[in-house]
Amino acid sequence: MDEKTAFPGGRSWAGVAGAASGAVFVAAAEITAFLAARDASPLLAAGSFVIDIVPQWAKELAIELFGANDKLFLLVTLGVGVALAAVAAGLLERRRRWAGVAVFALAGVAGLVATTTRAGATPLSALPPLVGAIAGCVFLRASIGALRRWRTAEAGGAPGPTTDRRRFLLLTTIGAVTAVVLGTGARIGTAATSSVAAVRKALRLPEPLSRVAVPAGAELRIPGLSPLFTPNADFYRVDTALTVPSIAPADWRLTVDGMVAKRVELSFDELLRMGLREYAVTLTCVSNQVGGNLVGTARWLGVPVREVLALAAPAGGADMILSRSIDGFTASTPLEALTDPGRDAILAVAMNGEPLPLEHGFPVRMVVPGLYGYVSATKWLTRMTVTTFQKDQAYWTPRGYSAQAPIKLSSRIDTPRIDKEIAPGTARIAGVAWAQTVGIERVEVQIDGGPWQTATLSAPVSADTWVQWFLDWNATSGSHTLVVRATDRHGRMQEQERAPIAPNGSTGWQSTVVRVGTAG
Ligand SMILES: Nc1nc2c(c(=O)[nH]1)N[C@H]1C(S)=C(S)[C@@H](COP(=O)(O)O)O[C@H]1N2
Ligand SMILES: [Mo]
Repeated sequence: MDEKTAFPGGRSWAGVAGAASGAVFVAAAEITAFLAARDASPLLAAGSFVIDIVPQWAKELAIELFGANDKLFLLVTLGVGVALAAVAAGLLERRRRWAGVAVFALAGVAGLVATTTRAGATPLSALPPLVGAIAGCVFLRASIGALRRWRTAEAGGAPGPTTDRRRFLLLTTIGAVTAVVLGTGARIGTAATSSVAAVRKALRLPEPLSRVAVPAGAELRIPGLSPLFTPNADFYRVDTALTVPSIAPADWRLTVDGMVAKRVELSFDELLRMGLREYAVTLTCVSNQVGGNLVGTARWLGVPVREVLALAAPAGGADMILSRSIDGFTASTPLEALTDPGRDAILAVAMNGEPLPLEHGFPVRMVVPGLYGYVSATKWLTRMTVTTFQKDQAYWTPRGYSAQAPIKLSSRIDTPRIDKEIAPGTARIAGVAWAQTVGIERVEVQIDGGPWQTATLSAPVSADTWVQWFLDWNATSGSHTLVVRATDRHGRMQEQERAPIAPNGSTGWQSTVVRVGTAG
């Protein structure tokens, strides 16, 4: 029988052999990544690649449909795609030698492009896709070869269950099981032993030069009200990173370059030696809808950005800092917001008394009061380039968001909640309000279209920190509409007109409905 043409029967088995070979491909890549290049899993790199190239509407659709599981959805889709391609490779290889191998070789090249073009890639990043593709191809040739011998022998009238049949089944089963077990082990190993987690745990930061002073009455302690400082575990997370970048402090370098008199490179220790101070700052995401929870407050420990910039001496004419993350994300921040001695823009290393959690930018991120996160709060920071808005654009600018974006003052009702009926009688309406860099002057609540009533505010920690507020109300049975609005210390009232989050942040007064039950 001609080796180049299909052999009789065994089509489904060829698909199975293809799937097993695909598993061997992926597992070999994962094991190599675990041993040699932890950041170069071809599948994850391909996922990150997809995140960067899909259009904005597709991203929004994915977030709309899958919420926080959008990245899981992407990974599952990729996994299904890989499995289908592997089955197809098996079928092709059955029909024609090398045809399936060619599919795997192509997948290898795609993986190579994905791992080696990631920011932070090293020459070793090429290894996982290469080793994976070679292992996958070898296994595919072997298993389809075994299948060919079995089917050919059977078609030739060989008696009974042949050794060829047993060989094929054994090879495919052992290959698939080994791949799944070792591949999963390697992936879990890479994720869990990412030694940076251990380094972070052991990290001791020097005593800060100053700490946040929390005045009496800053924390209202009302059930259902957001705490003054958001615990790290509850702090919202927004970024484009499919896997959390891991940078050991010992490997971290910050480069300050561009329009500077002197290019500066800082190590983590050098940064710490500049002296840490603590600041209470409320971070807000441009994607926060009116009443939404993409906002949180933490005590951040860091070094003023202006002190770091001063080392490099920015040139006249520069008006922007393009900050860059290890994963390629960039933010455009007005230079003036970072050099203004009245604004506490910092390179932060700690959050609420512990080193930055990995997902919040370990080891160093930017925190700039008054600017939305996407134009200021770069996590896993590695570079600050002094430049101009004319010359450079940040990640979100060509994706439909403004190059500059101050946080819009806003207020939120935390309790009562729309989905929880309350008992009639005295009820406490409470929430938070923020106007970073200015501070909140007044919060007012309107009940069922009645007069605006002034709420009681917590003692502010600083102008950069949200305040808590509350209003007592005699709740009667039935349904009631509550509306909240805030005014800042410049006398500006929160915008009533609704605006969507794009291009530079939502506006509008939050309105919510409360159901009050009947007495008894
Ligand atoms: N490297 C990196 N930094 C980033 C982002 C990102 O996608 N990548 N997103 C920004 C956005 S949009 C926001 S709102 C804040 C959120 O910070 P958090 O996840 O610590 O709350 O991080 C900013 N820093
Ligand atoms: Mo954001």
